[in-house]
Amino acid sequence: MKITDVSVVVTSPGRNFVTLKIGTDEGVTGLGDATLNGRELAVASYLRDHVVPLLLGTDPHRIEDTWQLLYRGAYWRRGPVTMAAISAVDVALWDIKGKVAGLPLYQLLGGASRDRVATYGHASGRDLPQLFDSIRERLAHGYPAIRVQSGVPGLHRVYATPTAPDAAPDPANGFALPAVEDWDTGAYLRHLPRVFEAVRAEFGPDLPLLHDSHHRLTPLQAARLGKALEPYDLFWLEDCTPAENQEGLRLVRRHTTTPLAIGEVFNTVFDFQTLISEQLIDYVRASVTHFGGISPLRKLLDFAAMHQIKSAMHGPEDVSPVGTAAAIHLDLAVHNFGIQEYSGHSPLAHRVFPHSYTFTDGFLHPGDAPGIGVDIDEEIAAAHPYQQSYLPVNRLLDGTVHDW
Ligand code: KDG
Ligand code: MG
Repeated sequence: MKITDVSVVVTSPGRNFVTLKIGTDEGVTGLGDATLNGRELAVASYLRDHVVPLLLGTDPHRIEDTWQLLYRGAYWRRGPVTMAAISAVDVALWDIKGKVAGLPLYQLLGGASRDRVATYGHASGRDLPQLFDSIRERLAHGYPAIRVQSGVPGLHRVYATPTAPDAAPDPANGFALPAVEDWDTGAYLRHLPRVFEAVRAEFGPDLPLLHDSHHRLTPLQAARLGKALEPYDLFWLEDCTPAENQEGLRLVRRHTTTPLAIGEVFNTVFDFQTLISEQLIDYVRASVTHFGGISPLRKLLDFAAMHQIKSAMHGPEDVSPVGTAAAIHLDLAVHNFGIQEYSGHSPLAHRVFPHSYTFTDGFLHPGDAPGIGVDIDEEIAAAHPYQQSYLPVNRLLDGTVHDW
C-alpha cells in the first residue's frame, strides 16, 4: 500500500480548522487535525511545503517510522507548529490502519477500558446570577462535571467569560487584530474563593467543579489560590502558573492539596518530564492535536500512569471534530483516563465533519465506524474559507502585557 495523494484543507465553519487528508493507491483515505488556534496557516504551510513531499510514495502502515522520520528527520524538533503537523499525519495514518483492518481506532489501541467517556463542560458568567444560569444550562445538557469561570469586579473583559459588547476586535489594514482583555491578579485572587463558596452553596457538595487560571499566577500566588480553594473541593485547578517554569510547581504542590492539571500548550513528553516524574500534577492536559498525535500521547499516558496521573485531554472548540474523535478513541482505550473536556462544535462544523462519535447525557462514545470515524465534506468546507483571526491578548491595568 502506498500514499498517493495528500491535501491540506483549511476551512472556517464558524472558526478555522486545518485538516490533513491522506489518500492511498487502494482508495482508503485518512484524516488528521492540524489546527493551531491563531496560527493556522503556519501549520498548513509546514504540511504543504515540507511534509507532503516526504509522504508521497511511502507505506501508510509504517506509523511509528513515519512519526520518527518527521520528528527526528527535521532536525528542528518540538514546537507547536511542528507537532500539530506531525499529529495530523499520525492520526491520518491510524485512521487508514483502522479502515484497512475494518476496526474502530480504539480496538487497535487495546480495546475499550470503559463503556463511555465522561466529559466536563464550560460554565461562566460576569456575575453570580449569570454564572448560576450557565451552570444550570450545562447540567441540563447532562455534563457530569463543570468548569467554572467568572468575571472579576473592576475588570471588563476576563478570560472565558461572556464578552462585553465593546470587545470585538478592531479591523486595521484589513486585519482583525486581537481583542484585548484586562487583568488584575489581586482582584482575581480575592474574588475567586467567594465565587466557589457561592457555587457550592447553590449546587451542593457533590458536583465536580473545575477552574482554569490560564497561566496567570506566580507559583506563590498559585499556592495561595490552591489553598484558598481547598474548602470547595475542586476536581482540579488548571494551568495555575506558566509551566515552562517546572520548578515552580514544587512550591505550589508543597502548599496545597487541590488537584492540579497542566499541559494544553505542551507538545512533547519532555515538557511533562519533571511534572510527572516528581508527581507535581494530577492530570495531563495534552491533546492529540498538539502533542504529535495518538502515538506519542499513548506513550505519555503510560508514563503518567506509573505516577498515578490521569488523562484530561484538551477539548476546546479549536480542536476540530477530527481531533476530538481521535481523543475519544484514546479516552476509551487507556486505563488511566480521567476526564475529557468537551465544548462541542457549531452545527455547521458538524456538517463539514460528519462523524460517528456521539455525545449523550454528558458522555462521549467514538462509535464503531472503522478508523477514527470522521469524514470531511470538502464542498461545504470550500464554501467556508479561512478567516483571519487571533486569540485575545491580556494586559494589566497599567497596560503591561500579561500571560493570556
Ligand atoms: O486556543 C486556546 C484555547 O484552546 C484555550 O484557551 C482553551 O484553556 C483552554 C481550555 O482549557 O479549554
Ligand atoms: Mg485551559
